[in-house]
Amino acid sequence: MAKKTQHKFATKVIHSGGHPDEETGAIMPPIYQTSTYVQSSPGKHKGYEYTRSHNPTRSRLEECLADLESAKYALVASSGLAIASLILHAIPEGSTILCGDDVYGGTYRLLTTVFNKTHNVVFIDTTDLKRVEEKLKELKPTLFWIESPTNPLLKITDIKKATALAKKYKAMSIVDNTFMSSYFQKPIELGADVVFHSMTKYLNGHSDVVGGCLMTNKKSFYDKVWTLQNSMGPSQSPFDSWLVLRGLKTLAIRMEAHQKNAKKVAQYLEKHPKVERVVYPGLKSHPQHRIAKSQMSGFGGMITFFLKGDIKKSRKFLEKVKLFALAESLGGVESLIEHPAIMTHASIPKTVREELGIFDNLIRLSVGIEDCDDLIEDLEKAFKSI
Ligand code: P1T
Repeated sequence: MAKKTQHKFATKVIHSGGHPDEETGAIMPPIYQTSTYVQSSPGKHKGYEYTRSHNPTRSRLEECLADLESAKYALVASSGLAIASLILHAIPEGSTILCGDDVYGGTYRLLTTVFNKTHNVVFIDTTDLKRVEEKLKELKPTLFWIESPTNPLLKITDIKKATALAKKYKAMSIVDNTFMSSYFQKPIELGADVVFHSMTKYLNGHSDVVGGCLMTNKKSFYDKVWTLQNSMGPSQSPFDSWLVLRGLKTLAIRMEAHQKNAKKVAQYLEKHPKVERVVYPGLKSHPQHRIAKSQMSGFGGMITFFLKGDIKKSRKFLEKVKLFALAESLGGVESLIEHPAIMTHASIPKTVREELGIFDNLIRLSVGIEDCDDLIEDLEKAFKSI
């Protein structure tokens, strides 16, 4: 069980899970780059037997992550989808999973090509709470999976109300908090049973690690996923855990900088004659702006916009930006741009994508922390070329 501290967030990211190395006084945690640990007698050890099961560097990261979301337990794995798989393996076969309809393409693929063989998977617009209640009542799902804001449409679900409904109908609620990071949104405090992150994104923040984590107060669930991790083996390497611990230290200031730039870019795009529509939770025009304001302490660095034009224009625009790198992923210090229909959400069938509103003129930005004038100039040059 991780130690909960009373510190403020910016202190927690730097100090939680951190204490000077007992042997040397080193202020930074050592990277315990070891696969195994010496025992004094069979079964007599210092709490560590084998790195797939436990590793001191990973333990420190887990302690810090738990504290960030006021949770007792955290588990780290080798990717966001590895954590998602452990969660899905932890619920009984034959269970129903009620899942948000606009989720990361990889989560959709995991649910529709792997876990659909053992579970009944139903997608729903989780922003529509009336419909959510109807489905919870009708299907009695074991798991209610919410992504908020969603990837890539940035739809916002009222987490307090949605998780209260899940509780009423005895479903375990899980919130994918990747887009906001623990800095801007704390789903456990809003009522979620489990929080899930792709650490590849904001938590690490430097586009040099793939990783995932979950946080929860439910000991029995944590024990189950830990046992699965130990049995199935998707543990994160000590070095990657160390990199995330290092990246986390600047999470608070990075998120503020992402948000500051994203707000300016969203306002610029909203006025642009070549843009059809901009989606950013911080804009008054966002359909759930009021909910975003009430449950998030900021609006993050992700923007989705629809270009006026077709796939050819989108392609040209994406080829012309220079500072925004055309790449999948998000949440790093550098700005990224991508085309969900061709890239991150290609595994969702076109008809489903278009029903959701993921059209060929939809472009997603992960606004980095560079000088914002340079970012806007880069976009302006690309607009001029189309
Ligand atoms: O890539 P991985 O660390 O396995 O995490 C998967 C994942 C889970 N949840 C959300 C909301 C995500 O955005 C992701 C990964 N997303 C991308 C790679 C992307 O470009 O959208």
